[in-house]
Amino acid sequence: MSTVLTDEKIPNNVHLSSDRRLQRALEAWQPQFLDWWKEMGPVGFQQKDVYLRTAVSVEANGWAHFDYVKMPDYRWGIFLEPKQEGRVIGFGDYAGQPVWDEVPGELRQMLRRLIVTQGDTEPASVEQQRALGATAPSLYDLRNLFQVNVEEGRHLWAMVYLLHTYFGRDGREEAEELLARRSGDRDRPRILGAFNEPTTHWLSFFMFTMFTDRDGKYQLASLAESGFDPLARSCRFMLTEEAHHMFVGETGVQRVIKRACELMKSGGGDVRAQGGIDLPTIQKYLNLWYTLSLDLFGGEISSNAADAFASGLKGRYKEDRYEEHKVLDQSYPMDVVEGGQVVRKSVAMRTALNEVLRSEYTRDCQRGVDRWNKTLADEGVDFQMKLPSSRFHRHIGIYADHAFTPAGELISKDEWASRRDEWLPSQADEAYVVSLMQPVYEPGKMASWIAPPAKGINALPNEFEYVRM
Ligand code: BYC
Ligand code: FE
Ligand code: FE
Repeated sequence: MSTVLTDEKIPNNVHLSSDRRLQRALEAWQPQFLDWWKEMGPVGFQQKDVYLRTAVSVEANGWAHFDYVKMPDYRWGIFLEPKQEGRVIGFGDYAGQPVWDEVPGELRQMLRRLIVTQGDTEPASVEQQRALGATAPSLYDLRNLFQVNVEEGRHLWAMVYLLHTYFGRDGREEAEELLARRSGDRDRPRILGAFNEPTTHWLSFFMFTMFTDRDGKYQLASLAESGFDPLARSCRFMLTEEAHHMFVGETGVQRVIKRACELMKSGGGDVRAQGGIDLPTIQKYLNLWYTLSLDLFGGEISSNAADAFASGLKGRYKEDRYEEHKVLDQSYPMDVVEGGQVVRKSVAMRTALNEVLRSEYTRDCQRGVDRWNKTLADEGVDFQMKLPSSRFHRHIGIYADHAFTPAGELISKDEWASRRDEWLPSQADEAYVVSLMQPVYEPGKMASWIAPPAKGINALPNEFEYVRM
């Protein structure tokens, strides 16, 4: 195992050339991937030079190499974190046993399902974002969009490598399916809910990278604990790229908030009249994307989650922090709906692990929202952004069949229907935000509804030509 990428058709640090069958299989998939990228990847800009970060090794200083690249020439490849000798399974029924380098037969189906579900989200997000280049608020943002897109493409490669290497013919078929499903398609949609929602404008893009990519962080972190070592090592490297995606989201929303504050203090204070996005509208998009992302953690009470943990395939977030790794006798307090009321019940901890992860995620989201609120306070504006209750606007799990306010109170479905537009973007809000989306392609210039970034990429100035037009 080397940390340096070999300069082959498919860059990799897994000695791909030593396994001719695998190499041939992946080299057969590669043109299909490129066809998919051309058909479903970013619309336009494919022949433009984009200032991108490319991994050239998995060492700390090697995965952040910056240069101009045309997107179809991006070096998508296979990078696993180096193997740790002597690593043992960290949790579940097999805790303490050596990790697996091959798929245990009895776990094959569950493992394949986890890898396929993870892999499916990556091209889905590229599809959702494919039209955004036409309305980029600046070249800086345009470049960030494409950086996220090419890396999500690479995350697909990471899962396809596992499918091809460890799952034989089924794996190759699944890898083809990953290129055949389409976000939002009625007949062959992507697997998970949020990945079929349209990302029609940049406010949704920033909310998506803030909240939905953050689900990615938590799911990848729990798969990084996996007893199936190749999965753990793939996910560890993917996590290094994820931080930038969430940075794009958090700072993107922060800049929209900052701009709204500036406009509130000028020209009579009407943000919309001055071409900005007002704070209540930003809050509605927060409510939407945060709750769509909560659904991605699965049901609150889940035997699938219990099985994945028991079998050592999917751990908790940073399993090391826990003292006890079997979790057999513990329980978890859960608010469930019974007889028209919310009541607290105790459920077996292993079945509550989706909820445990979701709670960690919520705390992480809250830290980001706190930073937005710091911006609001610094601007002297009396408004606070707020995460809605995890019961609000849910489509998966124990709250899905009930209606709740953002504060978490159970209400009738009629009341929900009549008040929905107070809490989530209305058609008019959506039309308004879409109407603002006019491209700005002049270096250093920003659209009316967003403040400039605090600093450029790779210590370059905002005026840098991040995409050569
Ligand atoms: N939509 O036991 P349950 C990322 C299904 S994001 C539709 O409650 P379980 C990225 C479920 O499949 C990270 N269906 O939950 C971000 C099951 O169906 P079947 C992606 C859903 O099984 C931005 C049934 O409901 N990675 O990387 O524990 C850009 C009962 O399920 C949904 C992963 O998700 C939903 N939201 O599933 C780019 C990691 N939720 O089998 C990339 C891999 C549940 O009864 N996946 N269902 O037909 C998993 O670990 C798990 O599959 C889940 C939870 C986290 C999704
Ligand atoms: Fe990803
Ligand atoms: Fe991501």
